[in-house]
Amino acid sequence: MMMGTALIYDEQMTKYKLLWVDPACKVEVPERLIVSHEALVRNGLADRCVSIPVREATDAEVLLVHSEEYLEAVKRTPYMSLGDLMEFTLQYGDVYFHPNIYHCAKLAIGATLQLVDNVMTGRVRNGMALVRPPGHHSQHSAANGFCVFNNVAIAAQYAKQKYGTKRVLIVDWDVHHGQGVQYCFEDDPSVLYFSWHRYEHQNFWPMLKESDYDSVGKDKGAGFNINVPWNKVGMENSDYLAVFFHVLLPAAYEFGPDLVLVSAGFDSAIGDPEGKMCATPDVFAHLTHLLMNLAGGKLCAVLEGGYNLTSLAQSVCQTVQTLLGDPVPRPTELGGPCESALESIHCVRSAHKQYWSCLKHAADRPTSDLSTKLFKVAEQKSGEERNGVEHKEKENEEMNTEAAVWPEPPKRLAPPVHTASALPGGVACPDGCKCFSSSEDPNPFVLGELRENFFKESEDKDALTTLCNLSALLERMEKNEIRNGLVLVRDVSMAMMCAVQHAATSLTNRVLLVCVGDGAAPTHITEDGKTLLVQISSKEPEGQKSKYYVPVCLRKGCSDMAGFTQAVLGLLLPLGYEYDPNLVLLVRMPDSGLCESVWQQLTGLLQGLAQGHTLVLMQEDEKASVGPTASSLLGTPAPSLGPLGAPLPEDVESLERLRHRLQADWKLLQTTAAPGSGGSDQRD
Ligand code: SS9
Ligand code: ZN
Repeated sequence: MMMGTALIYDEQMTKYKLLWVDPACKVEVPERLIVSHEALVRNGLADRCVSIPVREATDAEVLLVHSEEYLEAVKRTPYMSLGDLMEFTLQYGDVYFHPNIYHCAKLAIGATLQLVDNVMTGRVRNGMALVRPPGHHSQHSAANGFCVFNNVAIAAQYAKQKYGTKRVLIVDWDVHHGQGVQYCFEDDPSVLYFSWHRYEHQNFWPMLKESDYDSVGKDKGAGFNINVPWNKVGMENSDYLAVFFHVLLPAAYEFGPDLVLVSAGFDSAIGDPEGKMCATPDVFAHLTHLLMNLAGGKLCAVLEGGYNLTSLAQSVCQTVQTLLGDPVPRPTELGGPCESALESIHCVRSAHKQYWSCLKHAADRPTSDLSTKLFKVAEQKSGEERNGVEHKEKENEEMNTEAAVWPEPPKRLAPPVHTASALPGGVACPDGCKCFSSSEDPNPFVLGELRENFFKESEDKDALTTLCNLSALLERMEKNEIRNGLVLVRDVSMAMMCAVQHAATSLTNRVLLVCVGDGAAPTHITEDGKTLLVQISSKEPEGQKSKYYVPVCLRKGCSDMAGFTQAVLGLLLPLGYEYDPNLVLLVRMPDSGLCESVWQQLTGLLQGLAQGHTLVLMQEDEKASVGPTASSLLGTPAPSLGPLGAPLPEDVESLERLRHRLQADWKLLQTTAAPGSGGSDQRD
């Protein structure tokens, strides 16, 4: 069952623009949409999407979020003179009107709702709407920040009303705070709103106190508003990913949404004149991928900002290509997060620890409001200095933006074979997989090696054939002829050794070995850094000290969904991303106790590493898991786990301890700003 990716776009939304001089609004140009769409066409991505027409929103739909008075006022703008439009505009902040913007704003909502309809009814799996004007700043009775109607907020209300959606997650990765969305859902526990935004201690637009980390939502909605303020410019890929691993994803998985809406603004990418951040366009492939297994894959990305046309177009392509299921690029230059990012992460986690089980043991903020808030006052006090800085930035604005150079993201070529499987006789090859049959001639050299290493005494023909298949499969994966594979074996431990040894023969190989369940793992192979072994089990770790051997011990092993998920999100993924393997070897030990849907989540999430090169090994008798595993490898989203309960308190605590212990070696595990101890910071 192949399900597509929707693309919703209409040239009509390019037909309005700024008609007078306003420096605050000059970046919001029709070309933003034109270049984004052209790039999708040029890269052959538009053709691979299901194209869906836009429509105008109805009044009732606008009224899901906005007031009647406001709608009536905007309705009059098509008939206004230039002077009237300018005057009308003046009552709002950083926005402009045009005789055609009302029409476009209704199309922007309509495009978003078309996307929601197609995703919710299962006509497509996911999709993106390319719209203008953006929406996340507009409010009940106000236009703001280039936004007229709140496309995404309306979409969330619409999904609740029309489809009975119980929980909606809104991820706002635009560099500005979508305060309009926050206001709309502040007291609503059915919508989890996450936003990161350039903040600079309230010195950056829209300069609101309520954009800080301590605005967590109100009344019943307390805990369902997550703000991550960026207090410095120049944030990089690792800062963004760290926030995903340690703030957004744990909360999102605990929340268990049945729909994910992304306020996909790309002014958070490098080169943007508004954001001044340094994350490269390929980071959006990862952000998208990390969200794609939530809500059973129901993800709707809706364009918000993005004002550097080159960076915008590349970022849009990365997002759509990921939605289509192409291999995600290797993450580039991941160091640890910078001190300022860590400070923000620390504050958010601490502010939310009372609302989320996954954060229950997060470290308390050091001196509570002192470090982040008083600093702001201090900065404001020295007005002279601040103005000086401002002035300098103004002068440099053009130059800074144009000086930003970054390599064009590499082409993401999908190997000719997506998923291959080598299965014992009698097990049918799952749909969509290429069967790797034992009839393929084994390489005589490999055969000799295998016999030598693994079968000195015994002469098990079948097992030998399986290992030959395994080697051949790995070779084809290395050559990028096959993306990933699934092998059922008599003895996972032996097959695991064989695969690791095979991979180690290639000088460049770095293997992330993930062992799930109890059973002997080859801890001795972790000395040289060519293998990073992470084992999640109920076994107390043996006294190993290598940074490349990470035993994760959970009280109930892999059978506790919440604890296991937390280990994957907060430990395995950051380790994997920082290690940056070129092969993931995922081994399911016999009797792991892991339930199928969690296993599928794990398999899906690991596809973000090693360009999707994952080899799964399972025990011969786990035939029932072949179908679900293959389907995850093929890119089918894992089923939603629903809202997760609390993990065992001792597990949360021990995970936190483990993370703490490993932080010196693995910077992406850090969640606190520790003055003087690590935390690379090139931006102070
Ligand atoms: C001028 C301030 C611009 C409005 C930004 C709106 C972004 C919408 N430097 N402020 S995504
Ligand atoms: Zn923005």
